[in-house]
Amino acid sequence: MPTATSLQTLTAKDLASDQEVRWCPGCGDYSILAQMKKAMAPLGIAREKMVFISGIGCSSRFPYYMNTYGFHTIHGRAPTFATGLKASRPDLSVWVITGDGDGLSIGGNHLIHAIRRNIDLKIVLFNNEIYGLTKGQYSPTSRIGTRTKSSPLGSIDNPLHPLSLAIGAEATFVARTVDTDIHHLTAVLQRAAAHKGSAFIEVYQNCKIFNDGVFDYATDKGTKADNTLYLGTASRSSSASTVTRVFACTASTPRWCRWATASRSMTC
Ligand SMILES: Cc1ncc(C[n+]2csc(CCOP(=O)(O)OP(=O)(O)O)c2C)c(N)n1
Ligand code: SF4
Ligand SMILES: [Mg+2]
Repeated sequence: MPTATSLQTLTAKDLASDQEVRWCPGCGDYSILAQMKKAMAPLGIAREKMVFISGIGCSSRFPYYMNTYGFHTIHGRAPTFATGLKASRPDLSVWVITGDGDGLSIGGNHLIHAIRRNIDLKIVLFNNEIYGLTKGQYSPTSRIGTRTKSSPLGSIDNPLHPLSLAIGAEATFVARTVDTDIHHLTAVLQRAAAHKGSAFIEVYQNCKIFNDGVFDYATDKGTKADNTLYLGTASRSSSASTVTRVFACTASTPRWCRWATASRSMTC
């Protein structure tokens, strides 16, 4: 349980709990945890006013590792607990931590309503395109052809794009970032924290054990520049044939974001 701290002295270290971190070596979750601590420490929010609420999954172990208040709840229901808390305690900074399975399979329905209600939750979806905790079944974001224990011949389902869902629910802030891009990840978390209204962030997260390398095209030195677009800060190479939708929209930008999949270009 956190004890009150002076805001002036809050550092990333202060936000680290005393719990042993139980993710696999090399898991992308470590980076997201590190950047969250870095992003939150300087914001002037007292530790006892921060709450992290998760469902079930590897990613959902996150609240144990933050020295703040938190709830490790039930599968797919973090948005529900978070909605209740934020509605009764609007003074708190309430973060939902979820995975592609937790947030888009069992919790898909709850997620869209949390987004559309726009009650100032910060929702971070760790997308590794797999069920990590249960040892590697395909998830709603797994690409067609993904071979797993539950799809031995390759997934035949069209994957969900989390940001499409969030925009469809009229999220007032959406962003996508990557676990290895630590500066972008930190900045996006801080932008979300500053947003008035619900913010939805998808983080591409590498599952070293069950889905290693699925985001290499967007993280490897040789291919990253051709596949990544930073809205407002950099432009893609003109030779790029595909664009990774890494972007942020806030209340001050147009509410509707569109992308044309035919040309793989995007406007906001
Ligand atoms: C009601 C219920 N159904 C199924 C499960 C099994 N289960 C636990 S975690 C999980 C999927 C987690 O996947 P994801 O949210 O992507 O998290 P990751 O482990 O990849 O971070 C499932 C199906 C459960 N715990 N409870
Ligand atoms: S199974 Fe995958 S997502 Fe889970 S801790 Fe290990 S590397 Fe991370
Ligand atoms: Mg997952």
